[in-house]
Amino acid sequence: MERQDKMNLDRTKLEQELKTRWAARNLRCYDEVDSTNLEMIRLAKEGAPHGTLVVADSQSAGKGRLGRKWVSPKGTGIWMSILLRPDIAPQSASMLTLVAALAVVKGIDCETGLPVQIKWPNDVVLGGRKLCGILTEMSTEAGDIRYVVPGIGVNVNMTEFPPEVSETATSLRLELGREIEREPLIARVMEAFEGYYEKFLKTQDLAGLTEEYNRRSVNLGRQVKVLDPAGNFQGEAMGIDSQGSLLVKMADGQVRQVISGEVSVRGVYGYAL
Ligand code: BT5
Repeated sequence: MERQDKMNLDRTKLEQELKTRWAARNLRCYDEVDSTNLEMIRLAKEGAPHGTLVVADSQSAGKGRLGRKWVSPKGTGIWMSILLRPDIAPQSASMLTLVAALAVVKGIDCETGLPVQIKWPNDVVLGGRKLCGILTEMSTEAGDIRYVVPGIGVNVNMTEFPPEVSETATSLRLELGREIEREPLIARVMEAFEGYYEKFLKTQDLAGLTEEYNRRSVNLGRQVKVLDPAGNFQGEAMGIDSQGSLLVKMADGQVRQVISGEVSVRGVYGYAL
């Protein structure tokens, strides 16, 4: 019984931890949903306000990008989605994935001190393994954003993974050797998100965040292979620009701008690096 209590997210504790002004102030906690992104999209259509947070203890149909699956076992991870209603151009919305990645890294750093890093554009990694993934979905109407939903999945307390991800995934518990409370971590990520989001809104790009993002990037200064439908290429990652594109320097010195969503980046050495 005690074990069961521990596994359920404690809503009251989360509310006590949260020091945000608007992020997660409208909070929805669930035992299980299909996907927190899907649930948030349903709520968004019913008029849920900017800053609403959906958190679930488990997801029966957790989603990755491009129809991929996100492994979301019960009680061991943070599966959450935040609702944003920014007054920005739709083409700027993909940058919010990078804003969310930065918030996850800061939150984990605050709570654990682990040297987690960002693998451009949407993964948070540690020791070459994936600790967190982010899926941002958007709806527009007549050229305006109706809502943007960044969904964040963080592996917190799992001690094992199903075979399909066991070679590439890790959790905070596996890295630290102890359990981590999810509620304070969610609160730290939301606090960081609120600050970074407001910075983002000022310029409607990542100008105020590139330096920090690049400092936290696992790719910076490393050889990456860009899997581009128009032809793969390889080069040195120079960091992101203010639009969130990854700048890759080719052997001939030419710098190519890699736009997220169109390509996939692989480390030349190992999965994440
Ligand atoms: C992502 O996609 O990394 C985005 C994942 C977003 C998950 C969150 S959870 C809350 C919210 N609700 C949702 O339904 N989704 C969001 P992608 O870059 O396509 O990576 C997916 C790949 O990561 C899979 O194909 C697996 O190889 C791997 N993977 C799946 N589950 C994993 C896990 N728990 N930990 C690490 N890797 C995983």
